[in-house]
Amino acid sequence: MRTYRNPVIGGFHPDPSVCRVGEDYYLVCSSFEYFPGVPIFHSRDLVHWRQIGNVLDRPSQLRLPPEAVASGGIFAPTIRHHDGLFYMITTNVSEGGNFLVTAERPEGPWSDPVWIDLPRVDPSLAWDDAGDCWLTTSGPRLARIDPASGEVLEGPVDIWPGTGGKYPEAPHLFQVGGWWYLLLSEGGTERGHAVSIARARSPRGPFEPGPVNPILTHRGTSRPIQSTGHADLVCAPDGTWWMILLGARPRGYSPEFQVLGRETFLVPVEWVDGWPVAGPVEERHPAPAAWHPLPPPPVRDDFDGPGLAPCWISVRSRPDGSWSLTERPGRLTLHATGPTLDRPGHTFFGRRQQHHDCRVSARLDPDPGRAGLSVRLDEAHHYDLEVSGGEASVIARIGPLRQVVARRPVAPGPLTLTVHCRTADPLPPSVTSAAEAGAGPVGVGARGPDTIAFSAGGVLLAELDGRYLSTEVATGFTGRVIGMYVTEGSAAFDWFDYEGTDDEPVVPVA
Ligand code: 6LW
Repeated sequence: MRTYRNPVIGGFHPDPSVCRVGEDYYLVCSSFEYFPGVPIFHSRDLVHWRQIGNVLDRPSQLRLPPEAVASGGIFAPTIRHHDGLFYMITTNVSEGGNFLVTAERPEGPWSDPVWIDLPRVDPSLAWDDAGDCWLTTSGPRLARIDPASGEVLEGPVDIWPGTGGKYPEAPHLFQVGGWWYLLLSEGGTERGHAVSIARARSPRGPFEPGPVNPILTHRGTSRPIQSTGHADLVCAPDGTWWMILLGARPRGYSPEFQVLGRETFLVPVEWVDGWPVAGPVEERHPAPAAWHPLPPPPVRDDFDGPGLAPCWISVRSRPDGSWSLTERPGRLTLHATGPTLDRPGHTFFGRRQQHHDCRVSARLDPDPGRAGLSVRLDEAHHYDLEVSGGEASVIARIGPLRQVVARRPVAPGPLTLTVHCRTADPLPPSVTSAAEAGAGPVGVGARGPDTIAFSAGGVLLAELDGRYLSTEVATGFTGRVIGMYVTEGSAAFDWFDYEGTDDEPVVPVA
């Protein structure tokens, strides 16, 4: 029997929402403080996904002011297709609140925002047979809106509050067999996450809870996939039903650390006496009938194409003049620019870490300036491999502490920088610094999720405990992003390699 492997989209891809148009599926995820926002993926089988763009790729659609702190910005999106148009609805919690954008083609262009004057997060859309458009938000609450103008025509009113778990959120309405089903997540997005169900004859209710709730949760279990929730449903052309949801794979010693953030998983759904039943979410499941594998993702981005691959994200904005693919053809040139929260002039191009074990390298032509590779959880939690003034350094920023943990001279000219994340053995020594680099140990006795090794020109500078770049330490809703940066002057990157080595599926770079 053919099986597929979870997660179907590894790395920081939370709050997934999915819709089907004919034999094509489209999926979107949250993007928080990163620009461009809301990555959009395409699949023919729900298992193999390819990123085809970012829904919010213009400043007119996505403004993330300096106050848009880590895990602010864009929360949980929903994607739907109605009457020949794609709709993506989401919340910019840092500026403006709830809005929707539309497109005729999922690759875009997507419209500018239609703002909706309703509070709360996790907006979702459903249309009834009369053509009325129903919007649900966390709470959960229901309103009727005009999706063309954003005007609220009715409500909002509270509907079924769930079974008592905290944060009833991510409500989605589905019309199936004469019933309106309300899929709801509750219990918080951490280890208590759960998915519950209720149904009514009308979107207005009254909703009756399903006979067994939650219909899916991993709370209190020792399963390797935890925090399962924030789900969406889709029916395949063959009539089978599937749930797309988020989960996390914490590693290391208690309380365990999640470093990849919340990822996207797929699980089959059965209907039992008129109610959907799903889970548990396994690392392998029998595959859907359709099977359309994609070629393995290229390891290297040579920056030779006319545009940037959609996987590249920056923090809050990507000002004109801060980057170029043409200034030095075949290279990504970055220029330091305006101030950011922790590092003046910081220009960053990163991609999500999608594997627990991975090797990332980049070839850097440092101009006089300050540039390098950063493993980033947020502004206050990152490890940097930095080149400046004829030296390569490893700098650890953990909360209010900033420490140069290793430093060595490097020859002038192009330099290959390498970051190697490795799942830690059970209870390993946590932090070892290369003796030849002359750096002393900066921590001992770790039981962290992984170690992160930094090399310049093939010489190991330091190996650090990965726990400090985890959600449990940094807080928030994101996961690690690894990328190139410049904080002073300019730098050109000839290529960037990302190689996942833990045999997990990964979404190819388009
Ligand atoms: C999102 C909420 C959630 O709005 O986390 O897991 C929040 N669920 O539904 C941020 O991703």
